[in-house]
Amino acid sequence: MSMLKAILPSLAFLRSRWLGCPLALMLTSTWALAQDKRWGPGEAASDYGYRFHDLFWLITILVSVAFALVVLLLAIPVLRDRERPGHRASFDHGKSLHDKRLTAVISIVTFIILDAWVLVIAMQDLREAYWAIPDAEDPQTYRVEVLAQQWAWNFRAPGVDGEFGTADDIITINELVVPKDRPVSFNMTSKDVIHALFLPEMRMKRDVNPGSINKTWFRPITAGDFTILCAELCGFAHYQMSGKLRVLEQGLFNEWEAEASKLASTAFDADDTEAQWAWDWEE
Ligand SMILES: [Cu+2]
Repeated sequence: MSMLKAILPSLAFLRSRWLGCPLALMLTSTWALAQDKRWGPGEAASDYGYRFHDLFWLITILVSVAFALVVLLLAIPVLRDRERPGHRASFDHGKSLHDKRLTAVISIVTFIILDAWVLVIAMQDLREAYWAIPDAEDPQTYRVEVLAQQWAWNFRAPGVDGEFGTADDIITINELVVPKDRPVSFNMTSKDVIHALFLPEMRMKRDVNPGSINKTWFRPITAGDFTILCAELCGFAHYQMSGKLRVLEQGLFNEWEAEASKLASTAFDADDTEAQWAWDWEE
């Protein structure tokens, strides 16, 4: 009770506009977010997307709990030991052996709970999903070569003949069409600076570097239109490097692929050397 009596008068600062303004801002933005149902990163559309979701919320919860604890542990001594009528401020510098031991124990426990726990799960996700690039020999694997440039995405699919660098290669700019439920594997490089292919709904993001071929993959489990973005600030018109990812059911996809491949063969121009940028697939 006496503790509460000591703390209550100091809560008068809640009426201050320095606290009222940010508090009001926080409440209105929370309300606005709730209206739009924009809690967290939204539904994942790839089969490994749930891993990102789980880790995101685990980290958010762990960090929120840690934040609340730290604020509480700071607030208690600040309010309890402060200078006030009839009470002198009391403090120490935390130099005793007991204080040092306590600090060490808290640090180690924090490291184990927060960092090590998250690291173990993250490494497992990388091994089992993000680095488990599907076998290109498997006919189920849909391969795409990506050539990034300031400021557009060039995509190349092998077409119905399954070979890169032939007349029926399907070349698209800022739009990529892929089949649902099949692994989509990427070989990516850049013409100029570092870009990063980012498919937010698929929880896929990978740097695209000039001079090397970077590999990544995902498996879409939802048909529909999704976002393509560049996640690496790559110059003046970086914001324009966006596009559309279309995921089609297998039947629709086959029709689209046959049509696009036929169109590509018709439009193929052997003299247009700019357009001949295919390379041999790298495993
Ligand atoms: Cu870019």
